[in-house]
Amino acid sequence: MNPSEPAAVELPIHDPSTLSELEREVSRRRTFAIISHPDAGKTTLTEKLLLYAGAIELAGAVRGRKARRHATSDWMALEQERGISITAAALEFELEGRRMSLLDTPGHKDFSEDTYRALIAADSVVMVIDAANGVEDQTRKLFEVCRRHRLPILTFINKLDRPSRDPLELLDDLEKTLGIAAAPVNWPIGSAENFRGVYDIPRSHLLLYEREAQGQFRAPVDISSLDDPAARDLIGENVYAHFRENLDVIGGAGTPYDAAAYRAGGQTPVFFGSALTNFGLEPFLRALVELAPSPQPRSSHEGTVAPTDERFTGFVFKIQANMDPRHRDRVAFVRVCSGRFTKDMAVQNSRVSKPIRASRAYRFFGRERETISVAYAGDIIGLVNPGQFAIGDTLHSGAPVRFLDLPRFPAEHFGRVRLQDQRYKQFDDGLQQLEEEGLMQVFFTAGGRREPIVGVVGALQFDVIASRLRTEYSVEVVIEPTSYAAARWLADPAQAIPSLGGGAAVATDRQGRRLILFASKWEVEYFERQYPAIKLFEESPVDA
Ligand SMILES: Nc1nc2c(ncn2[C@@H]2O[C@H](COP(=O)(O)OP(=O)(O)OP(=O)(O)O)[C@@H](O)[C@H]2O)c(=O)[nH]1
Ligand SMILES: [Mg+2]
Repeated sequence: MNPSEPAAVELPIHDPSTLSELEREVSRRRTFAIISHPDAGKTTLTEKLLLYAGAIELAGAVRGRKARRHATSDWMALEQERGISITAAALEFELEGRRMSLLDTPGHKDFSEDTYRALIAADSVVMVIDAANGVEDQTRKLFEVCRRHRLPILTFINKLDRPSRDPLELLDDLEKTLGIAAAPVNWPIGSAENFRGVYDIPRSHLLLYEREAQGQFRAPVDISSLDDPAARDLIGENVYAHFRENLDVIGGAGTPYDAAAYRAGGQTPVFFGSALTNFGLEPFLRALVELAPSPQPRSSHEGTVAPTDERFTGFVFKIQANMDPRHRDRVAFVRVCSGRFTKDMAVQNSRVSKPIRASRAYRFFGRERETISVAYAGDIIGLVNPGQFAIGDTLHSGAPVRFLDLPRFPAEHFGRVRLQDQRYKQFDDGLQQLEEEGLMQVFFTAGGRREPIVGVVGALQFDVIASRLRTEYSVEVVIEPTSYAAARWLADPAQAIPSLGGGAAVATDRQGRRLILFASKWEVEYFERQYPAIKLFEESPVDA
C-alpha cells in the first residue's frame, strides 16, 4: 500500500489436498480493478467479461435506449442517464474454479478519489486503452498509482472495430509514455471496416472477427492456421501483407511475455479486441484467470500481513448509501486482507475501542447483493452498520493492526448548497451520509447550518450531490459555486485567527474543527508567510 509494499508472491502450489481450507480458498481468489481514461470502454469490457464468464445471460449497454438493459456495473440512476461511470462498482463471480472480484472504476478525474481507493483494494489491474487515442491523461495518472503500489497490469487495447492507430505505434506509446515494457500476446489484423481479427502469438492461431452477432450474444470464435490460404483470402492481400510485416517486427524486436516481469510490474501483456462487438474477450479472460496474482500480503503499521494469516483483517475502502431503494442502508465495502471472515463475528475497528458484531454481511454484483456467511482474504464484502464505519478503517479480529491510510484528495471546488424546500431533516441526513461516502466535505460558515458549503475534488461532483439528494433523499437543492479554492485546517484548534482579508473565511467542519477557506493557493501561501506561527493542514486532522 505504499512504495515499501512487499514484492508479489504466489502461494506455493502443493498438492491441493495438503493445503488448509484457508490456503485453498485464498489461492483461488483474484481481485482486480479495471482502470483507464474516460470512455475507453471499462464498463463495456466489464459487462462482456461477465457475459463470457456466464455471470450474466444478456449484456447490457452503457448508453442503453430506454427499453434496453443497462450495464451491471453502472447501476446508479445518474450513471445510466449520462452514460458514464460515477462510482466504483464491485462484482464477484466464479470462473473456472476461481473466485473473481472485479472493480469497475470511473475514469473521469472528478471521481478519481474513488478510483484510487478501489485500486488499493485490488491485487492487479486491467488497463483499457482506446485504440484510436493511445495512452490518455487519466490513464497515465492512474498508471503512476499502480506503479507506486507495484500492481501487475494487463492491457486491453479496445475498439479495434473503429479506426485505430497502428498497433506498433500503440505499443511504442505504452512503452514511451508509461515507461513499461509492452509484451503483445495477440496482434490485431486491420481495424475498422478492415478489421479481420487477432492473431494469438503464443498459440500461433487466428481468431477471425465476425461482424454478425454484434451486441448481445457471444460471438463465435473461428480458429485456423495463419498460412491457411483460406485465411489469407479472408483477410485480403493488403491487410495480410501489413500484418505479416508487423509480426516480423515484433518477432524480432518485440518484448516477449515474461510472467515474472508481469508480476513485478515491469511489463504489461497486451491484448487487442473490441469489447462492444465481443471480440478478443475469450483469450483476454483466459489470460486474466491464468496470470492475475492471488491475494497479496499487505503492509500495516505492525508489519506485513500475509493473506493466509488465520486472523481476519480488512479495511474499508468505500462507503455507499442507498444502493438498494428497498433497503436504503449504508454499505461499507471491505477488502478482506487476511484470514476468514464469518457472519456474526465480533470485529474490532482500529479507530474505535468497542467491538462490532458483523451480522449483516453481503457480497455484491453491481447493485445486487447476496448474504454471505463466510469470506476469505481477497474477497470484497459489504457490511451494513450505519455510521459505524469510515473510509480507511481497519477491521480485525485478534491482535491489533492498522493498515496504512488511504489517500484523501484535497477539495478544490467549493459550492454553497441552498435547500429549495423545507425538508431539513432529510437535507441534513443526506449531506451527512454523502460526506461519509467521501463524496465531499461539508463546511459551515457564518451562513449557518442551513446553507453549508461543500468542498469537492471535481466540479462534476456538484451534479452528483444534487441528483442524489433528489433521488435518494427527496430533497431539492441548488449548489452555487463560490470563489473558494482551498481549505486549510488549524493545527492548533484554540489558536486565534487574525482578521482575514481578500476572499478568505473562517469555517468549521462537521466535527467542529476550525478551518479557513481561501480563494486561491496563492492566498494560502500569503497567509502562511504573514503568520508563520499559525500551522495549517491540508487535510482534516484525523479523528481522535
Ligand atoms: N465502437 C466501439 N465502441 C465501444 C467499444 N467499447 C466501448 N465502446 C463505447 O464507448 C463508450 C464508452 O464506453 P464505456 O464502457 O462506458 O467506457 P468507460 O471506460 O466505462 O467510461 P467511464 O466509466 O465513463 O470512464 C460507449 O458508448 C461504448 O458503447 C468498442 O469496442 N467499440
Ligand atoms: Mg464506466
